Amino acid sequence: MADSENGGAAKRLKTDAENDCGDAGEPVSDSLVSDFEISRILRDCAREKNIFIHGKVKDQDAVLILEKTPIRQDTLSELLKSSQLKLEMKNDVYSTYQLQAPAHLNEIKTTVVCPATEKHVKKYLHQEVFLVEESGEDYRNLTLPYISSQCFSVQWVHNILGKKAEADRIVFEDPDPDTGFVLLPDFKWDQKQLQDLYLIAIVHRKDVKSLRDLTSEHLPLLTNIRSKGEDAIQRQYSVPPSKLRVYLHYQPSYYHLHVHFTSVEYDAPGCRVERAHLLSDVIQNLQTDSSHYHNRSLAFPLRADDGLLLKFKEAGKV
Ligand code: M7G
Repeated sequence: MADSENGGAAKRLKTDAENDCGDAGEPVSDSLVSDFEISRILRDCAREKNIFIHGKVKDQDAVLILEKTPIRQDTLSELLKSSQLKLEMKNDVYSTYQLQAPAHLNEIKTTVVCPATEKHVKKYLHQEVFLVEESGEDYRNLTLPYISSQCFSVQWVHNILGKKAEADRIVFEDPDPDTGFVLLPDFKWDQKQLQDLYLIAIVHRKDVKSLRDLTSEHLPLLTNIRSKGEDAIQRQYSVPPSKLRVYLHYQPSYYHLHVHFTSVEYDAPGCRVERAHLLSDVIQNLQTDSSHYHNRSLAFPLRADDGLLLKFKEAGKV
């Protein structure tokens, strides 16, 4: 993306003040962080500049995610003018400094899951990963019974669809009960810059769990998400379809159909080939064969302590 395009579009992103608001009437709770008692580090990454911490808030299990945000082009001059510099070393033409930026230009994106279930804790714990190949039959015999008993609550999704949460963050909605969806920023994106643009389209239908349930019956839904989702992102952020990676996860974490829209230049978590299925490929596969996703084998990664991996092992499939 050209800098000028980026800067222009960034100006239309939500302001800090808008971002900091909770849902209507809901005060933002500082104590979730100040009362957080650290138990252990689940994962940290110096390159991604984030850390995932398991702990307790008032006796409740919680996960705290801290992440340094990218440096914003639209606040660069302010950053340079208003920061303090501390020289670390100087040698010939080289010098290094510690730059102390004013607080509002030095934020840490913070996510809290509280109360957190054991599954949340496992999701964020760094673990060995295995690739599993699931046939259509494996899905029906092993995966479906497992996810029906074990999967994450999708209450947050129902809250979004029912406008009980994040209503002020909705970028676009098509209310049609069969082909409609809500498009809003993913909670991984702080909306402060376009480099890591990340939105999700959540379908209104509640009867489609994942890629595996899709048949040609769902083509109007999928094509609608692609065209109206792309149009809405172009309008709101001036990001054209050619700059977007639009895909579904298999396995998803949440079994209510949703589609990820990320910047094509952003190496988003979960965008690798073993988990991401481009929406355009999904549409074409269903146009060719309505039962493509019922029958074909799908590969996906599972963490070492995932109960589903154990099911595949017990069945002699891994
Ligand atoms: P997924 O493919 O089911 O699993 O995607 P993943 O989390 O392993 O990628 C669900 C997507 O929904 C992810 O990109 C999450 O970051 C996002 N997400 C999860 N929650 C709980 C929320 C939420 O409460 N609000 C919003 N806006 N996004 C969420």
